[in-house]
Amino acid sequence: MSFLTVIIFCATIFCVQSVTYNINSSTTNWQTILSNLKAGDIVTIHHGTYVTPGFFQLTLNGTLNNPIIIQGAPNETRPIIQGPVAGANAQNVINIQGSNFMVKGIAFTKGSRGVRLGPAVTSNAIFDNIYIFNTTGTAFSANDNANEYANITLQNSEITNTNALAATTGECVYVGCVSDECRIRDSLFQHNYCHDTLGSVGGSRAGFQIKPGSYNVIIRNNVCYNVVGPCIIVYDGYDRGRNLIDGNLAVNAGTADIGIQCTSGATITNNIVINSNLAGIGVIVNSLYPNVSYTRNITINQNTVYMSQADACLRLNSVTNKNITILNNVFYCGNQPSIKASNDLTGARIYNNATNGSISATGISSCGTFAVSSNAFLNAAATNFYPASSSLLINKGVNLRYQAFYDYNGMPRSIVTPTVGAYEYSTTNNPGCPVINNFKCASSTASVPQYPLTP
Ligand SMILES: *[C@@H]1O[C@H](CO)[C@@H](O)[C@H](O)[C@H]1NC(C)=O
Ligand SMILES: *[C@@H]1O[C@H](CO)[C@@H](O)[C@H](O)[C@H]1NC(C)=O
Ligand SMILES: *[C@@H]1O[C@H](CO)[C@@H](O)[C@H](O)[C@H]1NC(C)=O
Ligand SMILES: *[C@@H]1O[C@H](CO)[C@@H](O)[C@H](O)[C@H]1NC(C)=O
Ligand SMILES: *[C@@H]1O[C@H](CO)[C@@H](O)[C@H](O)[C@H]1NC(C)=O
Ligand SMILES: *[C@@H]1O[C@H](CO)[C@@H](O)[C@H](O)[C@H]1NC(C)=O
Ligand SMILES: *[C@@H]1O[C@H](CO)[C@@H](O)[C@H](O)[C@H]1NC(C)=O
Ligand SMILES: *[C@@H]1O[C@H](CO)[C@@H](O)[C@H](O)[C@H]1NC(C)=O
Ligand SMILES: *[C@@H]1O[C@H](CO)[C@@H](O)[C@H](O)[C@H]1NC(C)=O
Ligand SMILES: CC(=O)N[C@H]1CO[C@H](CO)[C@@H](O)[C@@H]1O
Repeated sequence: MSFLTVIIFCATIFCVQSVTYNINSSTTNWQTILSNLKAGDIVTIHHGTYVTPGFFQLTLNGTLNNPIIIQGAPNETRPIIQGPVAGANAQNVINIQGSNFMVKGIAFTKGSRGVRLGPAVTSNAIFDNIYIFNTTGTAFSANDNANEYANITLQNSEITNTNALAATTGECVYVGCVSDECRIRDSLFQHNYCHDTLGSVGGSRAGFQIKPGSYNVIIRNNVCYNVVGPCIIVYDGYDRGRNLIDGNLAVNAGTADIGIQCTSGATITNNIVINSNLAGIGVIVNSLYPNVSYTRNITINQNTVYMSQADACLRLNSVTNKNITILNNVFYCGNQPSIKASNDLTGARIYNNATNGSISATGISSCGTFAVSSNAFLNAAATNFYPASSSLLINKGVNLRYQAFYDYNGMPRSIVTPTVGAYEYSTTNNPGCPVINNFKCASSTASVPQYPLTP
């Protein structure tokens, strides 16, 4: 080993001085501690309420091998970081920028936005088990112009009442910018619970909003309940890589909008969407990449959509068969159309979809759909959409190359004849998580499917 190598080895391994800090409610300099963290530092914040003076910017410069960790004390109620005031002129509770850090087990409240990533570009960050409540605006955002946010994870986190103090768009999550002016990529939003944001007005008022040009973003195993706008909305991925929407549950979301909405570059699998106001799932021409200006690269496979208040289970606007596949879904809409399309669908790949309700679209081949009654489900009235033992859904799917290999519960699917809808039939009763208004599988710590997904 050369002398130079030894020095570099020392520099990378031994010369990082990690410090462990404990913050409690009598720690007066807690903001100074948080503002001066170095790579490898770990801060434990004990239960209590920590009020900021207003503007509070953190820069966390961790390294891949020595991330910075800020965590609530294990086994204590989460500490609360609170903006001093609320309402229209409040500051965000906290702005965080940097890379290679983790924020875990902390609550944020009041202020304007909850957590804003920025204003500088931010990457390799994990937010785990956080709780953002009673803010004046969007709970979690990453939308400063010209930034490309990469490798951001938000998981096991609860967000609620994002317009407690003034009527705002109040998204649970808003990442990326309009017209690709900033974007997020290679990121993960999983097992979060976004609920009761009914005060949202203006904008899209969404649960999880991933703006145009963002790509390789996975949004999985989240639950939305009582959200005005779409539970999940993605726009055009600019053909950089698809965004994946898998295994989510949307109940009463949007109460005035679509349940899950995309424009281009999206794979939508294994989701359950109940009682949206407009379409359960919608492909809507919205913010297309100007150079191509058409909708493309969408797969909608193995979803269960149950009822729409005012439109259809599946709404296709200006879909003209640019690599669009729709198969193995249940579109159960009763008195509303199961499928409604503004364009003729001749040539689009539409197979094996179970429908209840009229079809308001032309060009779907006769083998594209088959009708089912409510007895296809174990107990639709009790929101149990697992297939009944005699269900017409069982073994009625097809395996194309966009096969989802697992179901809503993470159970393996038949490769040859999967069950149509979000659940694969394997036993007489649902072996997985019921549909409830809570985190998927009932708690932030419940284990949920973690399988790899292919776009
Ligand atoms: C709170 O932290 C301070 C240091 O900031 C320490 O001196 C004190 O003992 C701690 N109190 C408790 C109850 O842990
Ligand atoms: C973080 O890194 C940036 C860029 O190197 C530097 O300007 C800033 O002072 C650093 N901040 C902290 C708190 O380490
Ligand atoms: C937290 O509680 C769990 C279960 O009671 C226990 O196993 C664990 O050791 C506790 N952790 C700490 C840091 O006290
Ligand atoms: C993404 O970020 C996490 C957490 O900081 C890190 O462990 C992981 O190595 C990063 N991945 C890449 C590809 O940089
Ligand atoms: C949050 O807001 C709700 C509704 O406005 C209110 O009932 C609740 O008490 C608030 N919680 C806290 C801790 O302020
Ligand atoms: C997209 O269109 C703009 C303006 O017409 C052009 O400058 C740019 O090179 C185009 N990008 C690609 C990838 O074709
Ligand atoms: C998207 O579709 C276009 C043609 O419709 C194709 O050229 C392109 O490769 C596709 N991209 C992805 C990521 O599938
Ligand atoms: C269609 O999309 C799939 C999946 O992204 C991709 O592999 C394929 O190249 C696309 N085909 C066309 C014709 O665009
Ligand atoms: C839709 O389901 C209802 C309730 O089970 C049933 O009465 C009706 O016949 C079904 N409609 C179609 C077109 O299958
Ligand atoms: C091409 C195709 O997918 N055909 C299937 C459509 O759905 C019916 C009912 O499940 C099947 O019998 C067809 O094989």
